[in-house]
Amino acid sequence: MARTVAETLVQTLVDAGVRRVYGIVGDSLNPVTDAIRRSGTVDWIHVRHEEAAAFAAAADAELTGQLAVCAGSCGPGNLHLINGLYDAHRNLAPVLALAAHIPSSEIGTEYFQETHPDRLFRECSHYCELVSHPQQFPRVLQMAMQQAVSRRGVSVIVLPGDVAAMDAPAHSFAHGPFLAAPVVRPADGELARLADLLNTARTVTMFCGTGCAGAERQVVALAEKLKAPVGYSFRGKEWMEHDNPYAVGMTGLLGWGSAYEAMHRCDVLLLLGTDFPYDTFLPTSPRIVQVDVRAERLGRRSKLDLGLCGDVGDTIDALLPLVEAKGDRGFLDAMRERHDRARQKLRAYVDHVGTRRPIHPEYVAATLDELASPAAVFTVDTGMCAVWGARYVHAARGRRFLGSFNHGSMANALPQAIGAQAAYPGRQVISLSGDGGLAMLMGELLTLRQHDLPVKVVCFNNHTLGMVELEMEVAGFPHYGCELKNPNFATLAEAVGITGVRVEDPADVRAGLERVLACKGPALLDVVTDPHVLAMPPKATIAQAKGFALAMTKMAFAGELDDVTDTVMSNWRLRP
Ligand SMILES: Cc1cc2nc3c(=O)[nH]c(=O)nc-3n(C[C@H](O)[C@H](O)[C@H](O)COP(=O)(O)OP(=O)(O)OC[C@H]3O[C@@H](n4cnc5c(N)ncnc54)[C@H](O)[C@@H]3O)c2cc1C
Ligand SMILES: Cc1ncc(C[n+]2csc(CCOP(=O)(O)OP(=O)(O)O)c2C)c(N)n1
Ligand SMILES: [Mg+2]
Repeated sequence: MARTVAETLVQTLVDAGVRRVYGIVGDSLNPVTDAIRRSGTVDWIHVRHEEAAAFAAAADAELTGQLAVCAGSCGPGNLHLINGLYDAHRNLAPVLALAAHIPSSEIGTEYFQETHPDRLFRECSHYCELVSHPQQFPRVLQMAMQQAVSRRGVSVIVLPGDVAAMDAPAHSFAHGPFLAAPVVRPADGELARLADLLNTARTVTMFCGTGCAGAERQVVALAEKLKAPVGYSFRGKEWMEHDNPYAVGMTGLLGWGSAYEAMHRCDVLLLLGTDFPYDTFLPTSPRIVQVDVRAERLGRRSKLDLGLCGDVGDTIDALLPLVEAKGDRGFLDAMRERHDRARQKLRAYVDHVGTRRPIHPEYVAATLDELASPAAVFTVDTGMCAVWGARYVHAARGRRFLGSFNHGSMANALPQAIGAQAAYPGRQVISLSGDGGLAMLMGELLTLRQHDLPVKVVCFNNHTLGMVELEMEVAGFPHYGCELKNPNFATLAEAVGITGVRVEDPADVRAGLERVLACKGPALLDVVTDPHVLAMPPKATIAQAKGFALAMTKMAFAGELDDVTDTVMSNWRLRP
């Protein structure tokens, strides 16, 4: 019997290993959801906002490394996917989005719910095509899957409901996507130039991004030979922070440790698998080399003395025999000592504020770090949760960190946790949610209950859009529009059938976390935190300091900021 386009779609996805589709049903999508229902193999993960479907699919894809799928009905249904799809695309997560479309005969008539998804999603996808004839479908599907997987990012298939219900061609060749894994390294001459740069430099610092995933062994071997401190981006943290005797922390506004200094004081800076976006934190004096498997990204963040196209692991494998082992550990040891001091300061700060009321979020994050499983998946909301996650939650082998790292959207953590938990039902998944972020996609608490996803939500309830409040202070603006009049989120969680625990006293933080983490099902910890904690970068500019001073004239810190190298300046307020 002939298969419909929708049935062909679902069977091909099953053959490609897809087991979940995230979305919301509706009209034009019905042939597809019905084929999913009849497949018996694919779970339909029913979310409450399509944006969450896209975030969840992206998290699923990032964790499993496999193609993940989300879907929305025509017009507003699929339009809601867009923010999550931007996020997926920019995080290089292989996601296929099914944008169901109005009847093909109505396209272009300003029909009910008409949008043009093939135009709308172009910017947040590698491949975005309208299927206007069933004959076209199998190859469009093949191309969409292949591009999402091989170029890593989003593909969108725009599928009118009537076309989805038509018979597909009898002979088609849509097969699963090919996960090609070629060896990619620079040419011999380029490697020789790199080796020469490294061999003639007195001091080298390496800065590693998420492109180092899977190449940790090689990175450490190269650092050992070069006696090089290794800094890492937020996305690189999960791979480079643990089991790495050369680690010196992160740079950027969230930075800590001695990465900033190591990157500025070295002779040669080697950027590996990173597209770290904050160019003002990148140095200009050292010679800089970048290795990225996407050659088109070379040199777009900093000046480069050498730009090389290669996979980090393959490149280091080929480079190592050409590199002379350095004997002088002076620079490395100095940076490591500084890093250790920064780590101790973070710890001392947590101990110092651990009993203070209102509760300090750093204490919550550090306690969570202690109590969470070594294999936990943490999702961090854009906002101050990103700071607490970066600084106080340690990466350990097996732990994963997801965030809206490159797109920087709020409300990412809860839907990402949904995708993580759906992909790994037995794993501990913890969402570090801001109160603003949680409220933005709060309907997804219902998804936790509906699908019995045992996600643990830790809500940092500071009653404000805290990161923006801080931004305003730094820029010299008085706070405006940040205040949040929140409900008791624990009561709210209970009302939707989720265990809810509220903590207002620091003495209850540990027990609250323990209780929530021990829950079999979904649970939410509502921690009322201090809205006034300050998190400063490892290197504050004079302009930032001035703005800060303007907004907070009571603070007497003049003179201190020319050389701010303390990792956590949140204790300014506590200083005499
Ligand atoms: C509120 C907020 C604050 C933030 N603050 C900071 C901060 O202070 N510090 C910080 O570091 N980050 C911060 N981030 C995250 C930051 O915005 C970037 O997402 C992050 O720094 C990028 O990390 P990356 O370079 O590792 O990843 P990406 O930007 O994704 O770049 C990875 C690069 O690796 C390449 N690649 C992939 N695989 C390979 C391979 N096998 N071999 C070679 N190359 C490969 C890719 O082509 C890509 O160019 C923040 C995010 C948020 C939401
Ligand atoms: C969708 C979206 N809207 C607005 C912003 C701007 N923004 C960035 S962080 C932030 C505040 C987040 O507040 P909350 O979730 O309460 O976290 P907090 O910083 O207070 O911990 C805002 C408004 C954004 N990044 N994304
Ligand atoms: Mg907040």
